[in-house]
Amino acid sequence: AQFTALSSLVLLSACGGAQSSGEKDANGAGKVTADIGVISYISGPGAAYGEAITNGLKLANEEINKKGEVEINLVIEDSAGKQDQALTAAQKLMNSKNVTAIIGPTLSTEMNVVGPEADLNGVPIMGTSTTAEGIPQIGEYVFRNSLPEALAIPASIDKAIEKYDAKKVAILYGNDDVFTKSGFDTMKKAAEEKGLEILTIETFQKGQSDYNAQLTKIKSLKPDLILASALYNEGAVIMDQARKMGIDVPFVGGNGFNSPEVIKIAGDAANGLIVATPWYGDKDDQKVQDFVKKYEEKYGKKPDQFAAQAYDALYILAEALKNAGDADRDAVRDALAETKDFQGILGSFSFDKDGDVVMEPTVLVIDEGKFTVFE
Ligand code: PYR
Repeated sequence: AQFTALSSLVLLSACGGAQSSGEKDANGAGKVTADIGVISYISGPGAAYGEAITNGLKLANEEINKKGEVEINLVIEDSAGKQDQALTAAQKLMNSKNVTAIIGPTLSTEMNVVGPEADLNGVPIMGTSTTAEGIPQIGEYVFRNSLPEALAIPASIDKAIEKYDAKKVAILYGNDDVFTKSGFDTMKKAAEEKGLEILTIETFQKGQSDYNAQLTKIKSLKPDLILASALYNEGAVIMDQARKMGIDVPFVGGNGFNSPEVIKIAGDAANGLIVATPWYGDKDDQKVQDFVKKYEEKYGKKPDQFAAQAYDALYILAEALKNAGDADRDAVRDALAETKDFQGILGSFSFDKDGDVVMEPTVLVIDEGKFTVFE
């Protein structure tokens, strides 16, 4: 496209309240230019989430800008997985007139405080890894493209019942985090609905290093399965300590557990972890394999689901910018809400009426140190 200073000037003044520049070429075809804010968990114990997410976003950004239909500038802020830091980052981004929309934050706990602010300020915000119940329902500006626990956990439990004839379960969850608490609610509800006997419910807190009391109790009750709602750091330590105590039953985890970090931290103790996923790298799908190849070339490691969801999220947002024809926050919100049958590496993607995800998960199990499809 060719641009003239005059045509972009005319458009800028014509769209008045737009947050960023839209430029039109001589034929009137628009190229939208926008800053997209990113709030990500880049430092601290869950930094591998943010690393994967920002890697996925940067890869998509390069490709999108190269295509030339829209021009995106990512403005990345670290939240360190903390509510207050996420909120400060969000305020900074929202106060920048040039920021059209925000991707993130990483944790549901963070989105619980950032989402309402973004909604109030009329800034579209899309979580790529926020899976707790109720996130998109925060408001009409709040979206996510991450697989909700409400879809993931029942699918994992079904597979575990089918495979291991599980009848009795123990539940262990972090009671100081929105995602781990919500995952627990979903696990308990699913276990009750499926007629499983719940032997005990144990809790832990972020950063806890010793799970002896909880695991000793669980071991004495001899469950067939342990349902554990945890982020990867605590989850991996729990599995490591459980195996060392001779607890060898399978674990079912939620989204936070679905990270290669679990294998890195727990080694062989991670074998037997069952999770449901929106994406896996071995899928026989050209789009997925192209993404895996490009990601590996760029970063020297394989992508995980967090990278994949972030990658698709930026494409979904780019499509919304293109369809809005403008970097105006309201126009982009409306275009985002209309996303239908977007073909990405997660498959065909649409939002439901609340801005939530409609998707069939795949169930994986860690076997011999590797996530594999749970047949
Ligand atoms: C959440 O906080 O929602 C995650 O899934 C990690």
